[in-house]
Amino acid sequence: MKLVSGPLSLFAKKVEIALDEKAIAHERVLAAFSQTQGYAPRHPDVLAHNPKGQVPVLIDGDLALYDSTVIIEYLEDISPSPPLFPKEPRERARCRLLELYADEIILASLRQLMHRNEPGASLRPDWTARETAAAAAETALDAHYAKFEGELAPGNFLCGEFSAADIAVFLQFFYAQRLGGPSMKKYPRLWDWYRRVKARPAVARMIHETLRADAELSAPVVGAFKDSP
Ligand SMILES: N[C@@H](CCC(=O)N[C@@H](CS)C(=O)NCC(=O)O)C(=O)O
Repeated sequence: MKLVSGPLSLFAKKVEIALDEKAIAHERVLAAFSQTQGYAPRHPDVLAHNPKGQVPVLIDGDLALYDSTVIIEYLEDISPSPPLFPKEPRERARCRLLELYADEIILASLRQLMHRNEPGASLRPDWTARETAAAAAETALDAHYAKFEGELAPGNFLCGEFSAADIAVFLQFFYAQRLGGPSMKKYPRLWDWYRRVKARPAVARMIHETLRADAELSAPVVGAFKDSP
């Protein structure tokens, strides 16, 4: 099995954590990325297998898949233990919806912070306008924190056991911290959950690699990781 990932791709990292949690043997290939050019020129496997031109792509023999959600559902089917979704249909549907909420709804706010680690961005004429949009997005991110504070029972994960929803939501909030987003410490259940997810070996490995890639590829962000290093 081969995963085409990217050094700073949030969606590829979803899949990397799932593969790691399930201890599925695979080869990982990192598509070249820079903050100025993105993924251009695109990796040949991405061009061949993903009409959207994005990472992640998973190739398992003659099956090629794209989209992190589709890939994680395939991993769950071929390697059900440990599970990343609840078994009960209503709980499973709720868990999928939380994953979708992270990937599409929270992402819309997170995107507004993404200029912050582009080298030279603060010198460009659109910086002030982008920071105005970022301030509004930070308010929206704080509202997402509040929503998840309400979703979490003390000491629990989002769907009972650790799941794909935890992976997806954690990544959005970790990227928010990385890009100077708001503190989450005023939300005690969320902060406790964040620290428990962060301590999982698969997640800790992802964080280590992301920080190493940032040191090489990204500009430093003022206010990054307000809550902890
Ligand atoms: N919904 C897709 C999103 C994938 C995605 O946005 N990938 C980004 C990197 S995180 C990408 O390859 N962007 C390059 C582009 O869109 O040109 C998924 O879950 O895999």
